[in-house]
Amino acid sequence: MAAPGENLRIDGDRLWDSLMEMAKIGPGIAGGNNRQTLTDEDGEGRRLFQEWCEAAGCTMGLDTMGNMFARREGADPDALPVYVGSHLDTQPTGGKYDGVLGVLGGLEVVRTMNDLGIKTKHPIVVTNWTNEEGTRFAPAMLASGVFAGVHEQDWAEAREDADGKRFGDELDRIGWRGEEPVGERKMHAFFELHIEQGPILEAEGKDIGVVTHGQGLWWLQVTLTGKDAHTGSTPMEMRVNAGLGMARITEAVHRIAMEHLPNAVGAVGQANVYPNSRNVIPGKAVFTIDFRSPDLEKLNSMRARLEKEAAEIAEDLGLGIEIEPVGHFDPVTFDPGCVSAVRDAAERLGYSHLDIVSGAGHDACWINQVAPTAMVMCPCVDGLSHNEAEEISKDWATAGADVLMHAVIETAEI
Ligand code: HGY
Ligand code: MN
Ligand code: MN
Ligand code: MN
Repeated sequence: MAAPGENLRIDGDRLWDSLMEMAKIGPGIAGGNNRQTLTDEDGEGRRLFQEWCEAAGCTMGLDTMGNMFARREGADPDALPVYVGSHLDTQPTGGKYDGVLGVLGGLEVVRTMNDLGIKTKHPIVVTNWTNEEGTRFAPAMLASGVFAGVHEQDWAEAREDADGKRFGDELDRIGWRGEEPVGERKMHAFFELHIEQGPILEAEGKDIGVVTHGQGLWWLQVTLTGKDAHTGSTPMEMRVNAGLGMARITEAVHRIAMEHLPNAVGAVGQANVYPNSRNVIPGKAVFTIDFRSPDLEKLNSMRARLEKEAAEIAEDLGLGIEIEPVGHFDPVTFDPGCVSAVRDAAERLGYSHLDIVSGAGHDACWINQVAPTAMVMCPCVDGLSHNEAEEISKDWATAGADVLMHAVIETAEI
């Protein structure tokens, strides 16, 4: 199959304008975005994406988890489509590019093929996966997980946010539940363009990350039960302090990850003490541990070590303890054929590139279980993400979308 010519390039200005336009929806308080899944802002972002896709001649499909599929016809309507895409939902203090670059980069590929009258054999489908972030409804990559058959839909729809609202009810409330059953679509391949969210590509001066693998992950929700009491009049030896237990376990998470280096990370990102009053010893603490490693043995060793130490800490402080796994996936190896298409595209286009392991989780990690899948990464400034100061350059976005387009066209065949 002839590869596309290296002069075939996307329109970087148009992509950048679309990114900035989408960023106006659900603005954060410091220049980033707060467009959390299934909020009104998410609904607005979906509407804008659908409008743009229909203006580009695509027909929009929607499944019962709210996953969006904008289809551009191919020369062979029966050929399995090549899918591209990512997610439009953001962290509460998210950036303008995490996820969004992959969705709008996919749309830019369609727009460019329209401009140049390119017709691929396989249809192309641009996707927006619901609730990739997992910040409002745990776990992350929830709807792509249901699509890949990893999660039961009933379980996913029953997930609740901090206010006790159910995923399924919120999906209905914003009016983005489709008719199409989840997971029946078959894919020829799936490509996801995403910012690196780490410092490697920028530090190495590389334009493109050729993602060969993805880290595995454990999310463990810990509930400690102690006893509310007066912070002034309760003698130290009588205290059953859940907040103290949380602090010691949080330190243990960090220490255990450090002891598993290289290629291991661990932190507590979400933490709540109750009743959270200045002069009450916390009788309850609920927090989530995030362990990751590309090495399955290390990943499981960190979990086992932590569960042992946490039990000892709880016993020492007289606390009740419950540890519930709320998210997990094994390390991912992406499809070598699709990875080569990404690497060859970067080479052909004259972009510097580096094979890289994804530190973050992505919808591609689940779709990789049901279709040949690979990712294209671009650098981000100071490797910063999940922070409103997340930043990329137009050149980086353009290079990433150029490579995405070439990998897609080569796979979808002209
Ligand atoms: O947690 C992750 O890695 C992704 O950003 N949801
Ligand atoms: Mn993301
Ligand atoms: Mn993210
Ligand atoms: Mn083919």
